[in-house]
Amino acid sequence: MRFYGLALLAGAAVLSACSGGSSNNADTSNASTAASGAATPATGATSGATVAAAPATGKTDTIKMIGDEKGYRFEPANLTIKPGDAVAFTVVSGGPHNVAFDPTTVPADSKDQLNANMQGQISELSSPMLMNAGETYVISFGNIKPGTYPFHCTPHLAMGMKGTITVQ
Ligand SMILES: [Cu+2]
Repeated sequence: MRFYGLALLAGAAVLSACSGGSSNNADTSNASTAASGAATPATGATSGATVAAAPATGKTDTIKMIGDEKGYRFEPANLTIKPGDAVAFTVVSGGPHNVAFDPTTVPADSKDQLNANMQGQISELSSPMLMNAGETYVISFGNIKPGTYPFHCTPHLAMGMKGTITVQ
């Protein structure tokens, strides 16, 4: 018992010595080294997150959001557009609806841009809820690369409310 007690005391003495001024400086430089190391991948993520919204330069197509006795759906569910076009999602009935792209299926090279082009998101690549008939949410496909962009309505995904935008 006595031996362990002495060992603890010795340990405490070493600890208090370590918390002296010079080792504090060492800790600080270590911490800043670690922080700058961590900042390297974060910089990449930040540059992606700071992509500026690209306004539409082409035409605007409309996709209706409908919920009625025939079910929940987008009309048209499949739409082909050109880069720079915009798509206006308009509630006709059966809201709330929204427009959400699955981050895992959106072409990786356009994900950051699509995120930037979606205003007021509730989460990554998800539009806010549109509650009432006539409400419209416009997504610019400015600077979006050709590819296939599947989307769905979060509240009605289980009821098959989904579609695909193809950028030519
Ligand atoms: Cu819906």
